[in-house]
Amino acid sequence: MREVIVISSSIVRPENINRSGRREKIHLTPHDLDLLYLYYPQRGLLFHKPDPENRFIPQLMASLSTALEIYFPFAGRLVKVNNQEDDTVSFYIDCDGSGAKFVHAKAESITMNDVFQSHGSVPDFMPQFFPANNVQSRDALVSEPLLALQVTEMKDGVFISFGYNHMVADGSSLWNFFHTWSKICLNGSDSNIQPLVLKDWFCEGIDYPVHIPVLEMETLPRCEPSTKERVFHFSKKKISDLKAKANYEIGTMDVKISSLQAVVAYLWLSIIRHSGLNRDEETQCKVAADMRQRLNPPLKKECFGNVTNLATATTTVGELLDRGLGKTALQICKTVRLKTNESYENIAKNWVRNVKRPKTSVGSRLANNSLIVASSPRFDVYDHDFGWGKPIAARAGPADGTGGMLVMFRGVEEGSIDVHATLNSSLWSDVLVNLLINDMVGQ
Ligand SMILES: *C1O[C@H](CO)[C@@H](O)[C@H](O)[C@H]1NC(C)=O
Ligand SMILES: *[C@@H]1O[C@H](CO)[C@@H](O)[C@H](O)[C@H]1NC(C)=O
Ligand SMILES: *[C@@H]1O[C@H](CO)[C@@H](O)[C@H](O)[C@H]1NC(C)=O
Ligand SMILES: *[C@@H]1O[C@H](CO)[C@@H](O)[C@H](O)[C@H]1NC(C)=O
Ligand SMILES: *[C@@H]1O[C@H](CO)[C@@H](O)[C@H](O)[C@H]1NC(C)=O
Ligand SMILES: *[C@@H]1O[C@H](CO)[C@@H](O)[C@H](O)[C@H]1NC(C)=O
Repeated sequence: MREVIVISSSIVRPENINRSGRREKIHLTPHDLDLLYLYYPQRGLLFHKPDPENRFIPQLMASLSTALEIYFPFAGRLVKVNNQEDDTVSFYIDCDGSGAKFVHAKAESITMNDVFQSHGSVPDFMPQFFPANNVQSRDALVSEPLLALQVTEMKDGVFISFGYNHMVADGSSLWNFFHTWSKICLNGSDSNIQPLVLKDWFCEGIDYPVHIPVLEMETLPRCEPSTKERVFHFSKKKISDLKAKANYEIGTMDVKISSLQAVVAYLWLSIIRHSGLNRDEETQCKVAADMRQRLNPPLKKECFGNVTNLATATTTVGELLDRGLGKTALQICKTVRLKTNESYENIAKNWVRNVKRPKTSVGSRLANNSLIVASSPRFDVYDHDFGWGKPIAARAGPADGTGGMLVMFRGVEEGSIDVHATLNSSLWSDVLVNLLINDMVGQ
């Protein structure tokens, strides 16, 4: 029996709640408020197991407490304010040091090998390795902390995972936090750790807190999408072939297709080609773009917050298939380039001017036909060492509410990429999976 048993679930608070000089309230931007219905992104890393003498659970908890002192917004709570005077609501994060959830679980019969199934299949027990399944941003108003972590002891390995509220931070900030946590665990709290850089970005002309009409906030039903997952490995060679092909196809242009754009274009095309969708249906590919360096003036790279924006490429199935790899990659490239200071500002201003119910496309036809590309091979997920070595694999938790979710991880071998793909039944087909597997073999 491949069982995962929860040994304990507790709240870890920041070591020293010293709020002087800190912002107690972080008002949410219109961009953040769009995420009320988003599920907590979940990621995890697989490590070898430390020595049995190594009392690593208490160490992980103690260092987490120190890390939360630095990354104090993760230890806060999401708060809703009822503005009776105009019948609206507002949201902010109260940095009150309430703490993050820490789950310790054991799966003594599960080995690291069980995680690596043939052809990138994802084993059934995997969701139990994650701490925040089926949790949406809005749940933080009721019961959920903004950050949940889980350490699962396996027979020969340890899986360390997290789920977080996307309203408070993005992948870039989360991995910075994770890096800090592992450094403190490895080397103590004086290991040259920088204080948090908070984003001091706001749009001129927007008054905080943003008032949202109560009527628009009515609760939406939750659907339980049925999804299937696979992890596809792209070798450095395969990636450079795709990139060369895409660049060759577009000819001499003033832009160059990147490796990531070539891989995303290849997957979008392959998935839609085998989806059986009609040529006149619309499909979208939404790529998470880090806005920090795109804003003007740019924000610091390590600036904390949710500063990613989705760049959305829209086309019809027929057009996509006729265009092929190069032009598809070019469309993605151009869409990402359109994410500028100006577009960011406009989205925020329009949002405030015309507040509507926070977006949710769950269950819509277009969502069924569309892909979201999350995370990035830029994140150095393998550069984490809690004191017993670096991870050997990265995985995403169960994704919900989308037609297709592609979580992009750096692969273990330099220059390679692992794509954790979760596809709804509308996009999944065995033909597609066999094609991708065959395409990956012998690269
Ligand atoms: C936060 O992340 C989500 C998902 O990537 C994105 O849709 C949203 O616009 C982001 N927020 C900001 C402030 O950019
Ligand atoms: C809190 O921070 C202030 C200023 O940084 C410092 O003077 C004070 O000693 C700190 N208090 C505690 C309990 O650490
Ligand atoms: C570890 O901590 C020591 C001091 O305790 C410091 O000199 C060293 O630079 C730290 N190493 C890292 C990798 O942070
Ligand atoms: C970028 O957007 C910010 C926020 O609205 C604005 O204050 C700033 O002037 C913009 N920068 C430029 C160069 O237009
Ligand atoms: C995914 O699939 C389920 C069931 O097959 C369906 O109810 C749902 O609307 C689909 N789409 C999305 C975007 O979740
Ligand atoms: C989305 O796809 C699922 C599974 O193929 C299907 O059951 C559902 O009706 C679709 N939803 C819409 C709105 O087309």
